Amino acid sequence: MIPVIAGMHPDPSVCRVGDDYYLVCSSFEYFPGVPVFHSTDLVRWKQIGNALDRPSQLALSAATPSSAGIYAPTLRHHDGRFWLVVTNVSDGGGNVVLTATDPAGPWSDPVPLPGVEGIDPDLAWDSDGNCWCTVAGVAQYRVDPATGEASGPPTRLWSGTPGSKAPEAPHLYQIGDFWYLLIAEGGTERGHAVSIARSAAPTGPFEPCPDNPVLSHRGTDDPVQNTGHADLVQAPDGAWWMVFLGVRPGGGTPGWHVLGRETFLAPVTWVDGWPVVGEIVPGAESLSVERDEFDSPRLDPSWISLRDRSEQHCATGETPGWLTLRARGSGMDDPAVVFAGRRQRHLSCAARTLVDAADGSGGLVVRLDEDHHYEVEAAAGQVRVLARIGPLHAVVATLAVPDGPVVLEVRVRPRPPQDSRSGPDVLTFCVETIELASLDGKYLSTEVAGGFTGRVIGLYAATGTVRFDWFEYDPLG
Ligand code: 6LW
Repeated sequence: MIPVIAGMHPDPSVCRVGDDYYLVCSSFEYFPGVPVFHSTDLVRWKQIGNALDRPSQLALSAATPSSAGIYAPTLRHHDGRFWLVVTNVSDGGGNVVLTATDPAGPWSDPVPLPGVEGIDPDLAWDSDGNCWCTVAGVAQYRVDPATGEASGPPTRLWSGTPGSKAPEAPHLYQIGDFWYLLIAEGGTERGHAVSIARSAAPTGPFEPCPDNPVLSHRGTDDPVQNTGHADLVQAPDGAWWMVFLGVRPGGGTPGWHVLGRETFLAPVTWVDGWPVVGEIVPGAESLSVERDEFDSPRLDPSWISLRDRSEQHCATGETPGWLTLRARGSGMDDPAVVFAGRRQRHLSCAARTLVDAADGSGGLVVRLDEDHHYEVEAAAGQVRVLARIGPLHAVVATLAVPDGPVVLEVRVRPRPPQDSRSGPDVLTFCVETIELASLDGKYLSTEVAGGFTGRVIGLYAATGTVRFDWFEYDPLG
C-alpha cells in the first residue's frame, strides 16, 4: 500500500482553504524544517516549501541529536491566515506559533508560547474568539496566539483509553453540535492507535467514543503498521478524510521499517455522531527518475541538511551547475558534517551522483541517524565504502580509481524474507559500474536505530571542498 506522502513525513496535519489542501509534517534535526505540501485531491501532494527556512526561525545547535528538534506541527487556517504551532524539543525551544498568508512562505518569525508545556500542540478557536491550545497528555491552555501568552495553568482534558500509554497528538474540532477531541495513543510503535472523545464545549467534559480506537492496525497482518497520529479534514463535497502516519515494515521478524513514518489517507464516515475510518486510499507513486542538475540558485525545498545550512558550506552558485559542499567536520560521524539530502521515498530505488573530490573527500550516504549510516566516499585516487552501525565503524571496501570525477551509486532492493531474521532490503554501493559492497538494510531501520526518523539519501563533504555535478533519484520501478 503506497502512502500519499512517502518517506519520512510523520505527524501529518492538514487544513483546507477552498479547493486547496495544505499539509505539514515533523522534521526533527533537519533544516529547513516543517515541510509544507499542497494538493487538490488529498492523494497527489507537491511540496511547496518549508515553514522554517531561515535561521531566525530555526537554529538547531550542533548538540541537537537525531530525532530531537522539530516535532508534530498543527496547521490551521483562521481569520484569513495560516497558523502553524509546533514544538522544538531542543535548545530550550519549546512551543511556538507562526503565521503566513501564503503557506508556501514566507512564514513569520516564531512567537514563543512560554507558558505552554508539552509536545504536539494544537490550535482551535471557538465562536467567542477564544483560542485553545491542546497538548499531549492531554491538557489544554487558553492562549493569545498573537502574543504567545497563556492564561493560567493547563486543564486536564482526557487521558485516552484506560491502560493505554502515551495519549498525544490531540486535535480539537467543532463539528455539528459537538467538540471532538481526536488523539493518538498506545505509542508510535506497533501499538499505535487513534481514539476520539466529544463534548458540548471545547473545554470538556469529554465522553469517549464507545468504539475506540477508531483506527489501529495493532496485531493485524496489514502491510501498513503503527497507524496513528491523525488529523481530520472535510472536502468541499462534505466528505470527511483522515490523514495519519503509518510504516511499511519489511523482512522477517520483528519487521524493519526503513523509510520512517509516512503519511497515509483514509475516508471517514459518521455513524451516530462518531467517525468510522475506512480502508486506506493508495497514494500515486511517481516512478520517474528525478535529476537535479544544480543549475538553479536555490535547492528544491525537498533538499534537507543537518541542523543548519549556510551559503559558505553548501552553495549552488559557487561553481555554476555544481553543488559545492565545504567540510567543517570530519565526516558522517561528526555532528558538524556538511550534508544535503532527500528522503528515500521508495522501497526500491537508486541514487547516483557525479562527484569531484579533487580538493577533499566526500560522497553519497544513506543516513538513518548519526549512528546508523552507510556511505560510498571518494577521495583523490580512491573510493571507499564505509559503514557505521551503533558504536561500530567499518571500512567495507576500498578501490583505487584514476583521478577525476566519478559516478557513485547506491541501489536499494527489497528482499523477500528467506528466514525469520532476513532484513528488509539490501543496499549495493558502486563506483561507475563496479559493485563495491552489498549491505543488509536492517541496520538502517528504525527498529535497529530507534528514534523517529527514516532514511535520507544525500551528499556530504568529509574533508575539504567536494563538488557534485548532478544527483539522480531513480525509483527502480
Ligand atoms: C510526536 C508524537 C509522535 O511528537 O511521535 O507518533 C512524536 N507520534 O505525537 C515525534 O514524531
